[in-house]
Amino acid sequence: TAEVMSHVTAHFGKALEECREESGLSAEVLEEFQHFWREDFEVVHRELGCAIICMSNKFSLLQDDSRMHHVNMHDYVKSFPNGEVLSGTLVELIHNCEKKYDGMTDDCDRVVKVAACFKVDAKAAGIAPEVAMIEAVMEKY
Ligand code: BOM
Repeated sequence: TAEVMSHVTAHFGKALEECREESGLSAEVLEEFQHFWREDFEVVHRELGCAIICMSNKFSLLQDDSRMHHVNMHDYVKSFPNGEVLSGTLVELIHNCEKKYDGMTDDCDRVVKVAACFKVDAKAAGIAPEVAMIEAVMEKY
């Protein structure tokens, strides 16, 4: 659900500042991670892909090939309130997007495509949070 997704985004987003330098993602492109879900934010920058890889690695959510670690992602999402109602759907949506871009060899370029696909599919599935929902739970993490 969008409510659970707001918690996951609030927590995951805390890792952005630790990853800014090595990813090269400027505040002009993305100031706060929750803006990822804004209607007018375009998920297109290679540096965002690099940042998502760096952030995911802080929580062991990726395998060595920079694809999702299914078990760890399941467990991560399940760790949030009501997480078990979202974990299966989230893993399935991300994996479906990974399959579409499997041929891309540059990890940062590929992950930003996967993230853009996930944003579209999460909206369609009704699990995309409003930015205000994320801001309401930010203080918990
Ligand atoms: O193949 C690479 C897998 C990358 C998974 C991350 C894609 C989605 C990242 C953008 C949105 C994040 C919102 C919440 C955290 C989900 C883990």
